[in-house]
Amino acid sequence: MKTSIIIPYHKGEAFLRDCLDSLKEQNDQDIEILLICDRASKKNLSILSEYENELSIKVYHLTEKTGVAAARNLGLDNATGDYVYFLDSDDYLYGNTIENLVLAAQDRDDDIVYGRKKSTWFQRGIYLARKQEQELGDLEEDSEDSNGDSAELMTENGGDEEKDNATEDSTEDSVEEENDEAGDEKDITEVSEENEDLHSDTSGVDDEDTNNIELTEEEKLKLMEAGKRRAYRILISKRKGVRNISVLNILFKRSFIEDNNIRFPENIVYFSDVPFLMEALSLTDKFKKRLSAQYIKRRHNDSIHNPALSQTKDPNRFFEFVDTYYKTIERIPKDSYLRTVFDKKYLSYYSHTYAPRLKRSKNEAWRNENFLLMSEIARGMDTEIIRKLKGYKKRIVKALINKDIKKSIRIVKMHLCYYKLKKILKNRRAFAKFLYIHSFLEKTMQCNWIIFESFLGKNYSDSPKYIYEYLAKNYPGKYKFIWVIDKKNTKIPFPHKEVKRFGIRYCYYLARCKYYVFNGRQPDWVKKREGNIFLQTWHGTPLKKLVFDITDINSASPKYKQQTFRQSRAWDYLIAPNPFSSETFRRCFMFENEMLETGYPRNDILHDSKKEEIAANIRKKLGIPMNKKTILYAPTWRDDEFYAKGQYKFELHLNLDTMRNALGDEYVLLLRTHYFIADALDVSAYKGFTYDLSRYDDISELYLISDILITDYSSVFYDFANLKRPMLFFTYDLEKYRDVLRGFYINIEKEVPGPLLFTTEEVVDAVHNIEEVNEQYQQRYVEFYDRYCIWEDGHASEKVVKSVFEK
Ligand code: C2G
Repeated sequence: MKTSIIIPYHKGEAFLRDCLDSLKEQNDQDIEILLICDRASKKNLSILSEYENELSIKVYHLTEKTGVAAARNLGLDNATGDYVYFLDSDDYLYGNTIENLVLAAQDRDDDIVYGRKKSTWFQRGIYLARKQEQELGDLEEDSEDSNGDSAELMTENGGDEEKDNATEDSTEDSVEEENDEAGDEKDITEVSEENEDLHSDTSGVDDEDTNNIELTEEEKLKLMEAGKRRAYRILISKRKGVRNISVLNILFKRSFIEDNNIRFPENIVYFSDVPFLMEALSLTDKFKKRLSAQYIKRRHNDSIHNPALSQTKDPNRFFEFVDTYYKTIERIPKDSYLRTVFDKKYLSYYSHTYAPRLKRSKNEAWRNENFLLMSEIARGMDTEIIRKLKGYKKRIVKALINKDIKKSIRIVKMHLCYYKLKKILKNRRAFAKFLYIHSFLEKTMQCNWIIFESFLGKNYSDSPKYIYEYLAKNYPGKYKFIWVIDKKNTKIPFPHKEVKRFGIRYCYYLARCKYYVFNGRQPDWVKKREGNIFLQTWHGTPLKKLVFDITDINSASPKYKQQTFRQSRAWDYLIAPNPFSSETFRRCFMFENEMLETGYPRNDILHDSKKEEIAANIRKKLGIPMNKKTILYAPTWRDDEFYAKGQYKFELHLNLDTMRNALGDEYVLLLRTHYFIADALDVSAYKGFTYDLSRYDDISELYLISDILITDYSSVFYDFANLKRPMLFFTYDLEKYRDVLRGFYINIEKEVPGPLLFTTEEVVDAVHNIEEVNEQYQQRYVEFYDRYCIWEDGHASEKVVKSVFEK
């Protein structure tokens, strides 16, 4: 049996590669691929030659028309298979999806077989690796996950940003469950693309193959009816929003499509699947579900440069949404059960997504014309459907039918209020945020209040610390200082207030301070007030690619690009430590405001004339023997090794026994993990040799007491270079880190001022021969210093303060 796979394609070679790779791995299936190009350039098609020998790909070009609907129709016109299957060029299949569907279809000669559709933010390689890791974990624990969902949950819930940042719902929308298909006021990239549809299907099993079972006619009818209802539930009712009513991961018998001449409406851009699928469903009772057939829908993590169709903002979307309703009901029988299911879907959308927008939208169209258009849809529905609605849905739909906008807004306000109250009573953070929005922002902004945050409130450190100390010393009494600090008993000099991140007082000061001095991104929900000044210090010269320079996001923060884009719109000033960073930050953050080309305030201490004295005090404070030299090991975090957002794993690859045996007489080792690392290192067995300083506030102070730095891909070496002391790079996972996870801005092999080492033995050897290493890398060091440390003169804090606070 042959299957025609129809793939519309515009651009995105990396996505297409994953898609075709997944097709290559389909078990011995007779497959023809129809790649329908919609203005795809030659360059975008160049990868096809790689697949010539393994896949049968026929390329077609849309000439006059454009769009997914036209592309799929052209595919249907040219398909020759027994079955047709629609696949998007940015998605991929997991396992033997096609075989599973075809075998299921053959059993009873079904017209429609549908599988499981999942969504992920990640490219195929990462997805498969995680899935494998998960499966191994499951095996080890001997706890079978019959649905195979946990890996996906992990990728899904892997979530956004550092654990706490920017993850909470928009305050207005807690009750909204569905997607924003009809409008574009809220950033639609914020809402999830689809329901985990099959999870909610209570049966949780495949439709059984009934070929060999004797059934009475009555039993067969009952079975069919149950199958039909389940298909409607899964393919329509349980889908999030209307636009997820989709043809993806459905195998259609081609003769069924052709005999009924089912085609996609070409004048619909966003919802063309809906009329097609609804018509197909209305014309057959022969459905089957096949859970083992898995389709992986890839979410686009750069909605700014490469938005998926669903992420496109278009004011016409609402009108198309309305039009889709009418185009669909033309295709399905008026009094059918299917029509009831479909009408209910629109009402559901209205009550959960559209109605809340009536309340909050500043766009009058929502309250006038669009409201009336929705009202017309509801008025045309069977009154029995309306009669059977309950509670909030019934009230809001009745007001819609009566075209009573005021009442609608009243009802929705009450409803949202109830949900919000429930939420804030359960969750302290939500309560603090609620106060922020509804009370604190109403208060006057205080022009001499400054709020400081470093590394998500984890410590008192980095450039905010040095800017703060400069201000406190030089402008006594002029400002009120607020420090965000979660760690108890942190010693912060000078009079100031301390608040815990995300607490009520944090929200209070966020709302009232004129100045923000942060070294990272602020929470997504922070509103910039008129007159606010945001000084973003950032936290390092980038080696690893950042934001819009990253091709693909593989970390636990898949929404990283769009969130960072939004957050960085609020920054008035951004500090650049060197010319390279200035240029890079402009590009990677798409930053358009004032770049402070001053060097890093955090590095002022490295140029302090009393730095020897400061270092001796720190050593003393930490109890590090004066007669030993020190090695600081400060690695970074790994994007793909996480428990949850902001909670990354870290495995120590340096063998401490080897290190101690070889170096213990002369050196001590200071271990310092990145602030994202959740794993605590147990070094108690290495007392006297290894000091875990991961919780020490300020790494700049640790640089001062270190004779040698060992790092990997952390930006720490750009700062440490200010001291002109030797550096070693323990890059045991270089290929993966550079080529799969991030990509680097520089050629690490040729530019860093120290050797790349891959084993503990090599590290030990380099330490033993540190003088030779110094000599060997001297020239490189000079060049490196000139490039990255040239602006650092010990006065960055002063220059920054003059630019920002003395204006
Ligand atoms: N850091 C630290 N201890 C480590 C690693 C890092 O204290 N073991 C601090 C340093 O101040 C470093 C900063 O965290 O400069 C940033 O750490 P990176 O490892 O460079 O990683 P990341 O947080 O991803 O920042 O432009 C810089 C990039 O954003 C990288």
